[in-house]
Amino acid sequence: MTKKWWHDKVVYQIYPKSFYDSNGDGIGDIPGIIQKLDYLQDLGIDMLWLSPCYTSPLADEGYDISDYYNIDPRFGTMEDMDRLIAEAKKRNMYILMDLVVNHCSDEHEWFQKACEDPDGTYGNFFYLRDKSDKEPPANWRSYFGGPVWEDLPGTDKQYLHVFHKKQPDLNWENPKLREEVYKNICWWLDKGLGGFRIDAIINIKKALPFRSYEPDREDGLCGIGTMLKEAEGIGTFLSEMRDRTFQKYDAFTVGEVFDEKPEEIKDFIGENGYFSSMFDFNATVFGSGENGWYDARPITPDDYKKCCFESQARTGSIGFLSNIIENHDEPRGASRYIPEKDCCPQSKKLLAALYFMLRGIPFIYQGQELGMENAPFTSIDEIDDISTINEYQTALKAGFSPEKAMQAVSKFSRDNARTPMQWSKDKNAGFTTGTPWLKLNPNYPVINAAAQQDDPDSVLSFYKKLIALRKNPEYKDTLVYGSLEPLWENQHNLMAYYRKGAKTLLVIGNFQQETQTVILPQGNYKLLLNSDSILNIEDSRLTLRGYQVLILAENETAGADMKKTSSIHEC
Ligand code: TEU
Ligand code: CA
Repeated sequence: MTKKWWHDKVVYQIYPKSFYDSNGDGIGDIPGIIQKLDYLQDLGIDMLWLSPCYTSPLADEGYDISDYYNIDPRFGTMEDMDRLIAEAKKRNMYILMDLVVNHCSDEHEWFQKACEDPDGTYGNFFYLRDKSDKEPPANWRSYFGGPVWEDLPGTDKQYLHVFHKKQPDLNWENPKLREEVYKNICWWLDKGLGGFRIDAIINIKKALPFRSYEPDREDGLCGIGTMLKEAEGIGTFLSEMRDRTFQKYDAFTVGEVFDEKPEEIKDFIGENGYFSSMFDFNATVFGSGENGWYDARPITPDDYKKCCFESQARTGSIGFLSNIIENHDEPRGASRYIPEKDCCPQSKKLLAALYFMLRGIPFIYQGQELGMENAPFTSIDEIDDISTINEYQTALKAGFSPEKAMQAVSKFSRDNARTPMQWSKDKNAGFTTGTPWLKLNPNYPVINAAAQQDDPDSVLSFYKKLIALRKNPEYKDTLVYGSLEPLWENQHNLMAYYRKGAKTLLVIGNFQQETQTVILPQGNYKLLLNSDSILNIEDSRLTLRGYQVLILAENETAGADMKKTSSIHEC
């Protein structure tokens, strides 16, 4: 495998609106990010992925772009952006922008021109169809609810939107549109970006001609996924985009790819794949409801382990997955993967170590390193996210009471991850001196960066240790390139695996509150990381306390700590 500059990096996702507000208007901004670069450098971060901060009406919080060449004034100016890139560079950090090109905003000039002249150049930038009294050409359900067709204002046509109606889909079949996209990508890369996270990219290839499918819910519509399974030829677009843009710059790219077939992994992220990497969503899509969030199934520790190992086995050494426990579209990982009654610093460290040591590129979403949790939303009025509002309506239609509907959707609400970053116990968690655009999580006096910064036992300090271990010259090669082999795979509530390369490392996590014992394979072990203050080992019998996680290096002279025996107490 050809070694690439990004293989050993650690990425941090910033949701600019909620990260740090530098001017007191209640909205996080780019100057705010610059002010926090030292915090990120101290954590050990190499790359920052910024969720969109381009000009946007913010109907889908920036994933609806009205000008790809400008920064939204709420987030700052292009000078701020240039300064961010330069300041990051001084700290050996790279900036990744979010590339949102499946759709733009209905306030983009292209769309405005399409409305003025649907048969002209810009009409062909979108998927337009003549409006007729007959059935629409396809009965697809948009990701945010309702049909994908909307009237094109001032015309007798309709346009397609697989997301919100303010996000008209761009017509990738049109070479002129593709040229515009490539031009924009290169324009940004010329500024010195490290690369892009590539939004919703799997949707750019539609199965044409449009047709309807068997409805999968009572609304008579069919989820986009059914159509995508039929759509062939996305590779032509993606390899063209790679060749025309990213490849020339040796940029890092991570695709938001869902539902790829095992045989396609190579095309996506193999040597000379369409992207450098793609997210592993195996655990996030687990248990998805057939009818919506209200009938989603919670995930258990055993399910979580299975999801991770499945992805690892499927990918092997073909390429590098990007590993996450949360992002701006998902609930907080700590609240999702740890049983509610057990959510505490100890279990958050376990989850951190288990996913962070997997083969792949580790991504940390803002606040994850503090162990931020889901927000206790009790009323739909507290919600900003269009997806949550749609899922709430869906639950009501299914017969849920408003309280029950709220309970059901708040577990999955995208706003869980979008509450402001918790910097300190000061007013508004130190996020803003003004009124925060979204309600803060009331737990900020306890969970915040200032409180954890100098505490060696904090979740934040544990993340720093994980990052430092990944960068430790002795183990780095094994952690980046080594294979992954599960161990004791069928042991309930235990997740353990080897990372094997020049060294052999062993990660062992007790994914439950009760203690648990394993018999270590023969050998000498050196303790590299322990989430707990004690280590209970007698001969080969290793007893782990609730949610204790260990990282060991095998066949090395055992450190004194590996011989110690201690008593067991509760987490
Ligand atoms: O998400 C694409 C996507 O398919 C899902 O994440 C889905 O939209 C979401 O989970 C619904 O609740 C990307 C972005 O990450 C997301 O924030 C945007 O809303 C979406 O694309 C449209 O740009
Ligand atoms: Ca601001």
